[in-house]
Amino acid sequence: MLSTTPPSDRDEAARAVLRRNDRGGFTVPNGRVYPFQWNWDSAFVALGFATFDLDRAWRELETLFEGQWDDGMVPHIVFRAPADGYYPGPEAWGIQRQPLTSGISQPPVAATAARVLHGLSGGDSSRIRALVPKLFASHRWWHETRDPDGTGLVTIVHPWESGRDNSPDWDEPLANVIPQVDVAHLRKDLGHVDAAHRPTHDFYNRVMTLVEEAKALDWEGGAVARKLSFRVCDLGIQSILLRADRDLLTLAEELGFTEEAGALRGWIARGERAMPRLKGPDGLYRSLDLRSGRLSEAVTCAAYLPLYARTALQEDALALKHHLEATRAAAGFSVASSDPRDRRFDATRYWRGPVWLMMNRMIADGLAAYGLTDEANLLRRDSGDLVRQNGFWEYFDPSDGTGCGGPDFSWTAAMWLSWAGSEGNGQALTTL
Ligand code: 9WN
Repeated sequence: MLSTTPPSDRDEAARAVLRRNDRGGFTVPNGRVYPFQWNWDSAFVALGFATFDLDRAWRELETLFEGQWDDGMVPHIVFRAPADGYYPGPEAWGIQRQPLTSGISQPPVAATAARVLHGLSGGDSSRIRALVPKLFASHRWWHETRDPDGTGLVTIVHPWESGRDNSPDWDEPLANVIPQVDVAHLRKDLGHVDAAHRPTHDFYNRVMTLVEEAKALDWEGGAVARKLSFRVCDLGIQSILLRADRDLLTLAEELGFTEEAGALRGWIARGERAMPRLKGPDGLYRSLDLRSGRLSEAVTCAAYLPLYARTALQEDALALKHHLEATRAAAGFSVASSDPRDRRFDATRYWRGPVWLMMNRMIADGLAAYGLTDEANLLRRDSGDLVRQNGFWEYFDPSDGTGCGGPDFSWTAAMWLSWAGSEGNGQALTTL
């Protein structure tokens, strides 16, 4: 049933979620479930703040980059202040630097968000100028440290790097990780969230084994990229990176970062040339297990992201339009994070079925860029309806829209403010 909250109150409620989750310059995704700063969450959150407090939006990106490592990596978590209630906390990663961080990264949305903020900043380019070298260092880390043989396909070494943590895309590659630890008793997520919405103990044992492997290599970037027993080209990161490369290139050209612009052009060309390796026999894109050389069997929500990257062909867009129609007919709300007709689909379990609003926004951006405006509008409407009917949940059951995971979630509120909820605030990511 549609809730009766008037639209302006809902905008105010979304701003209140961001303010409540603001810990002073950085935002936690949700105070109870995730009490630290997360990488791609902050990029999306910056877009939400930008609708009412541009200075605070810049701050979100700046504090994220305070966690950047010397080799350019931007960690997936910055443990800015001690907090209980989350596992694995700083001690589990064993990394000695300040601020404390995790040892892996996450989808590089930051340059795209920075470009949006810059577009809203009038003539003042001081903050973007300070950020461009840091963004560039993080892109270089992906293209060099995480593509040591220069193949054009970047490597993730941990499912959490994808941000789509327990996607069916990782089932096969994770099956080759032999669990060496048993961390079930350390988990804290199950104290906050229904166990049916979260990954299994077996998943946690495997992914924490990967953390132990990296610790044994002293977190040395080159060794981690070559030696961990999970090495996958995630279609999501590959696409989000190529898109962010283009946004960073536009910024570099405008601001006179000539050398950086040259390197970005080279990485983009190399990445584009490699994209066909990710295409399955049915014409849909997938992630690639770099150890076995096998494409994922699953077609997940990442399949649409080559549109967002602008690397897809027009024929790919048509195939994705048909795929969207078929999955929507099976699921209700779009975009389900994995295909509802697939045996691995699970409507409420995290990345194995539920709808996520920030994925919808990137997918809608891509659909619109390929002329699929009806489909793009449909995703915006579905996203808006999910919030209108249920609130700012972390993710939603695609069959009936029930909110799952944590409530009052920062990136859902941010996507409402900047895209799904208000025509007026809509920041066109489609600026390419
Ligand atoms: C691990 C914070 C993060 C998101 C991820 C989402 C979830 C963490 C977890 O929460 O992952 O990084 O403990 O489950 O999958 O995309 O960034 O919102």
